[in-house]
Amino acid sequence: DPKPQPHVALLPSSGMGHLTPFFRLAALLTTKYNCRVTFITTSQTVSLAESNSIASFLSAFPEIIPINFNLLPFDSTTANSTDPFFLQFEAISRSAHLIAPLLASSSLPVSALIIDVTLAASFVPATADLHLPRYILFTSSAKMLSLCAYFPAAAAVSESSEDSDIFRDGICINDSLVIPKSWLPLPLLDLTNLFTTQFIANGEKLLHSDGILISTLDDLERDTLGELNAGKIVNGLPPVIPIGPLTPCDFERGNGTQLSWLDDQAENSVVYISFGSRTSLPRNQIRELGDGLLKSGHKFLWVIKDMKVDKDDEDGVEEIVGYEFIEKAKDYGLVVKTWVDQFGILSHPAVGGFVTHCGWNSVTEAALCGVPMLAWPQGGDQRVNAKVIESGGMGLWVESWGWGGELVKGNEIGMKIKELMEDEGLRVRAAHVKKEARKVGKHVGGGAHKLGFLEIIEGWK
Ligand code: BUP
Repeated sequence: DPKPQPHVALLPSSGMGHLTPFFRLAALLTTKYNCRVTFITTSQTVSLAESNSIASFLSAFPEIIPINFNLLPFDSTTANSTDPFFLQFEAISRSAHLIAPLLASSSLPVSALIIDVTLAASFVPATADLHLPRYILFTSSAKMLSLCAYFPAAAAVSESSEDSDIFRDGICINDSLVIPKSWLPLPLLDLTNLFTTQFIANGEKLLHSDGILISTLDDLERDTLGELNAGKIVNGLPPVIPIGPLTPCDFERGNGTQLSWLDDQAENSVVYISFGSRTSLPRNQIRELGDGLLKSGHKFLWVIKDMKVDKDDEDGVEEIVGYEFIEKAKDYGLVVKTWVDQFGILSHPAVGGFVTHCGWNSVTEAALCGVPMLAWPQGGDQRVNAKVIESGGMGLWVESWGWGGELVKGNEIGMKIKELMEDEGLRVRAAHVKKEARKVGKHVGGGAHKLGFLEIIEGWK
């Protein structure tokens, strides 16, 4: 008898950085691993980018079963945070008790559940009685996973200490891994912040899951993965299974207007600049970046964001970067404020460098395309990820740039971009990372990983 098809339910979280890897994993499970997939979405999203992409995803994969998860009303004024994405994590978490009856009512019995890491604390316990394997999808680097898993212990020590300068000496995870204070996501310096209480609770509940799936590259993070699985980060962590880098789906391509401009540019001549879907630089920093681009002497494709949430973004490109800049830049580059086909851009032969905020999806996409990066982290997990890029030889990182630092001037930016675009060593190393990443991508969670992931899926039948 043929074995029954596993039916996997996926529970993503809020923000494109969290949704995107779930789309890619859903596509993988459906098309390559012969699974039925149920995709759980909330009735409301924070950004338009999320609702638009969910709609395109579901129409591209009619075989995927959508479940609408209706959230209970949540009074966000009581929470110690104003970040709309963190508040949405909380709103979803507070409805966690409604998920078990919803899954139990599925006409096709669910055989496994994959939960976004930001929802682990609430949904791992809330689904215990379903007696299903529950996996966490960790949506950042393995180095960041190390911090996430270790942080509850560090916070407990810090809470009981008299020292008011918490994490003064950084977080010493083991002899070979110390996270300096300046790399910590800023909210973590306040143990009462909503993000911090969520981060601690999620870190603790990783231990109660059946395994942690992660979209990273062995070539960049082999040592960290080894340490995580050898109990050298925390004891009792379930298996950490690298399934990456997850590859973008065709439906993500959308419109390709910037691509036709790229078609007219020489190979490796264009630097691409984007700080992801939820980071807006201050206006004075935007102006300095513009100045730096002109001074770099390289052509550029620059995606700007003015507001954290796209629905609030109203000003035109000219108002943000200045009319004078637009005039000066017209022969050198393109500045856009629309959603672009980032993977299409990074795959384009004309693109030779990427100035990135180091969101993990962006990093893995650049690795898949062999594009060297200038890391310019802006918050959250991004300094930890910048370190992965730098030590993997995939890019440059000026540690003093970014949060807590001063305004970075155009001259300095221009020089670094020039260095990025002209460093042959980086290009060779990036090409090697690409080759390795594509090998894995072809077999999907390939090589040794393929076996690991396949075995797990076999167990879900
Ligand atoms: Br902006 C933008 N087009 O115009 P990250 C982003 N993306 O395809 P983030 C586009 O969104 P977190 C655009 O390729 C990547 O897959 C991009 O995720 C895509 O950063 C994704 O890089 C953005 O992880 O999320 O959005 O800041 O903060 O959660 O890392």
